[in-house]
Amino acid sequence: MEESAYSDVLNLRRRQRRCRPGTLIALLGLVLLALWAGLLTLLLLWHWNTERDLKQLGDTTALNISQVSKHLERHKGDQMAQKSQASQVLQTMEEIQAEQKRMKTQDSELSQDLDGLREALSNLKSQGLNERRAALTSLERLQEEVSKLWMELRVSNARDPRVTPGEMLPPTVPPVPTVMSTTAPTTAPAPAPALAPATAPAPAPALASATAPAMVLSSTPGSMCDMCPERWVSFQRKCYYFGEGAKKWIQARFACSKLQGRLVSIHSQEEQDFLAKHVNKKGSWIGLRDLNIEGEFVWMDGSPLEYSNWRPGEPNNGGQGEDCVMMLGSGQWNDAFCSSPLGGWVCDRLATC
Ligand code: MMA
Ligand code: CA
Repeated sequence: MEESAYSDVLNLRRRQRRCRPGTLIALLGLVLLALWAGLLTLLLLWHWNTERDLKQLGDTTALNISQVSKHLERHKGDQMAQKSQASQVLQTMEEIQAEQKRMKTQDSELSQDLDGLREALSNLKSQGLNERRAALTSLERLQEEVSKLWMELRVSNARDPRVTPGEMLPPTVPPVPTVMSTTAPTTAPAPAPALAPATAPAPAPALASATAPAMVLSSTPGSMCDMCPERWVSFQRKCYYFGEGAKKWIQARFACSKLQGRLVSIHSQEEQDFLAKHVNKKGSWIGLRDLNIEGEFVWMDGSPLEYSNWRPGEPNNGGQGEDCVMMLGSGQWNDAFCSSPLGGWVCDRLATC
């Protein structure tokens, strides 16, 4: 038994030995096949995956491209709109600039017109003022003549005892219109009629110096009015004449009137300083007097005494009464006898534009 079993095993082994190379090859083939199959499956799987991914990618790309192209189109549209807007804005700006230029030209034309008008107005004003002054000067001259006559009459009456003091009372004289700085002229006063002093009748008006009306020199504020006649000196819109030759105060006043001016009125330190530089060193008459009320000094332009430059101790109404004011060589003022003949006298008048 044992022998047969043993031989079976041996046989089996032998058979096994005979069968082994074929089986191995078959097994190897199977394994290889399996490997190839696996590899192929893997490859196929990879291929499918890749293909799917590629397809997805392609779809996404197409979608993206369509979106991008849409965006691009929209952007292009926006750009076009912006361009047209920009061109419109440019056009509007050009129109505005043109409008501005037009307005500027209109502006400059208007300001030129305005300047012309202002100039014309100031010329008219100054012309009116000067005409008015000329008329007033004529009237003043008339008053001077009348006052001279009155003085002569007084002198002759004093010599003639038949004339009673009542007859010597001065009649009323029409007031000289007042020139204010901004008042427009109303009616020009009548020109002074010629008087024949020798045959002048009795009516004797009050002394012009005692009843001199208020008259204020003026000019258009801010305008360049500095034109003066020959031999007159211009300073701050007034003209000054420095008269030479012995004259009493009343004669000096008359001389200024003849020159279409009047004895100077002084209102500021600057004016005083200017006059002191030019004045006659032996003394000059100025347009200040207290003929009416003692101690109440009034300027020829009708204004009261505000600025003054008295020499210390003056006015003293020295001696028998000093009612007329002179400027000393130093520039200081002194009240003096109106009948003193002084070598100098200063007139003023309004400068023209
Ligand atoms: C003079 C005369 C006056 C003046 C005195 C000052 C003597 O008189 O000029 O007007 O007040 O001098 O001393
Ligand atoms: Ca005096």
